[in-house]
Amino acid sequence: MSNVVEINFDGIVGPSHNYAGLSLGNLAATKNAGDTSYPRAAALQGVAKMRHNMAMGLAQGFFLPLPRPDTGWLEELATDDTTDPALVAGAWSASSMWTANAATVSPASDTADGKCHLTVANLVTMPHRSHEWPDTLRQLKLAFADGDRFAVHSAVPPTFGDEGAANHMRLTPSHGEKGLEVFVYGRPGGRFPARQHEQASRIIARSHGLDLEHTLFVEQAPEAIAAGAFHNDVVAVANEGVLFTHEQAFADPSGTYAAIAAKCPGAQVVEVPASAVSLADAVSSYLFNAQLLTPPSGEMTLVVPEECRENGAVWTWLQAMLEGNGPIRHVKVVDVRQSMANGGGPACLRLRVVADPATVDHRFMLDKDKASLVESVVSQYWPETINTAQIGDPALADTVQTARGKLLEALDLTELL
Ligand code: SUG
Repeated sequence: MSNVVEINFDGIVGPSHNYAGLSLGNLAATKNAGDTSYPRAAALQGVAKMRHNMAMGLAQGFFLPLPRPDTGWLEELATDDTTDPALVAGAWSASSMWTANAATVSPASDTADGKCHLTVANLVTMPHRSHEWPDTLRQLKLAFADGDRFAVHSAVPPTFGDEGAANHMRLTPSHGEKGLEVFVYGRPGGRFPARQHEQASRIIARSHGLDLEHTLFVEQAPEAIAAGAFHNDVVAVANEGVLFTHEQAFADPSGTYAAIAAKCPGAQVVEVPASAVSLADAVSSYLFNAQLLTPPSGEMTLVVPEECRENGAVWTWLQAMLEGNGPIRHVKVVDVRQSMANGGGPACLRLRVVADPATVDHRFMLDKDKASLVESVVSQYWPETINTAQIGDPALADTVQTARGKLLEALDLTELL
């Protein structure tokens, strides 16, 4: 019997996790540039979050860190002693941990051929992320190899920037039913780069065989991007019949809500007004970069980072929300501080795939025992700290490569070596 559910695939934080300050427009990453990172703690925080969500009865998968440093990319760039250190750091980035940027996913119930479609994101706007996709694609092709159920697409042409599910939302009465897919794009010309190109979203919608009656293309508010919402998932998140959004997320909020109401009757919008939580507070706390989840109990739960509890305006608003009789019934807090310091919250760390877990390569699915295995490899092999002056060091490169190799061996995924 088919058991179609939402599976969250979290990126295991790679052993080269560092703070090189590579992402213009990502305020946390820029602010923490040059700080010492804690890759071991970062990866353990990520596994703890996965355990937390599994304990709610939810299906959990994972993706592996990509090979770093990416020596092939450095060769392509003809690097030598004169090379900008930011490019070298780009080859070391552990940014694939943010799997919301791995791909855009359209569940089988939304597509013309009845398969779940995934398009790997080209991530071309940021050089350090632009070389993720070929290795991510290899992983997607392995995890979703069942061609009767999944169609895995290569990246859209690089002239159109695509950042994957971070700019894509889905509204539906329940995960397995046909949904309204909402693509959110930015317009260039503002203070910071607009990473998601409208045409990239439209290409994906066409190649996934989406029904245009059940698809929306929405412009992100330029002021949100200027305030540090480099992806839409920094200011909005959807789950089943609920859109949880900041008042200033979209260029035309009321038009967007009306279009959603017309195309997905019954959908509820939980809008947080700027008077209660400013864009600046939303961006620094990552209130909307929460995981909005439906556990088996059916009580919708918002999984927020610790930083939300530390922000008075945000925490006050959340308490008031819980006291009201809204659709979001619980708020849970997780510690993903190492990822947060690079601008990646709970929602950045996961890619949602609606499918029967039995149809996914079981090696990418997590249970408690496998979580313990990952924790033991991380504890033994992940560097405890990295400071940015160490980036490029051959001994550290060796440590990072060995650590990843040990994880792949432990998980029986050495074909990704
Ligand atoms: O692309 N940070 C990532 C954070 C991605 C968050 N993802 C979502 N919002 N879905 C980014 O900006 C930091 C890189 C550095 O400076 O080392 C970085 O890439």
